[in-house]
Amino acid sequence: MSESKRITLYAAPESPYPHRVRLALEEAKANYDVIWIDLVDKPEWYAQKVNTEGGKVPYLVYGGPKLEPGDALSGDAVGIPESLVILEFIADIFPDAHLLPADPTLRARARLFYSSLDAGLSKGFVGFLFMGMPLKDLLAGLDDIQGRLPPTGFAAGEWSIADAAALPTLLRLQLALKDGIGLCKPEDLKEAYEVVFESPKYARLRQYIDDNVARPNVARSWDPAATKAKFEQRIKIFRAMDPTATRIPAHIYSQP
Ligand SMILES: N[C@@H](CCC(=O)N[C@@H](CS)C(=O)NCC(=O)O)C(=O)O
Repeated sequence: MSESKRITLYAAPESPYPHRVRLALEEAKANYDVIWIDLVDKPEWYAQKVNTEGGKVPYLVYGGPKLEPGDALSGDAVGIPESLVILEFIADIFPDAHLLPADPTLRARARLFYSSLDAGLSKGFVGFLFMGMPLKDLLAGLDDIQGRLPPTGFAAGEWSIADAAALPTLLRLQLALKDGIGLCKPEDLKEAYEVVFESPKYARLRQYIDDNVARPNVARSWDPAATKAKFEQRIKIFRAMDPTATRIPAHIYSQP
């Protein structure tokens, strides 16, 4: 690999966005440090000293000395927010890892694939599980992804950052539906599981998930137990406010 500067990633296990970045870093066999941010009780120093552009995870710091929780970035470090921007950055600094296809048309296909994810799949995922949105909205996001996949293999042929962008939400969806985690009604979760993970309609999508899961970068970056614990912790907080709530109150979280 061609990169030698220090890489520090600020992440939270439950969030699909830093998971995207870890998949790419693991694929590139990068050396990197992770600083975990508790999003349920976010430390003040994070938005004040580190990601001053909104305080979200992921945030990737490139260069500078080793960081500890609470440290401010040094002047020679560069901080980068936004998971899709970070994925492109990682593809740029690790050219030998081939995180984007060499062929320009396949690169375009990879970029088209991941540029539609946040408005479709990500919105449908949060919306259905936590915001009272109907199953059809989630399925529309899944239809879009499945429709963009080639008959076999990954989004742009060989594995690429397009797959890093899609997989984390798909894994969290599988976990949540299988284990009945969400603010929506249990029967809705069960119906969604049957449609997405048992019906023939989504066989290609499931094969795509399985093909990804078989790769070492997933085993090294995916922590379902920690994700489940964090999802449950949040649901407990919302249920304490309103035991019958089937969505996060709009004054706490409203989707853009
Ligand atoms: N568009 C951003 C989304 C990142 C994002 O929404 N992160 C959430 C976790 S899923 C977060 O950090 N929320 C904490 C907060 O807003 O305080 C990306 O792709 O990186």
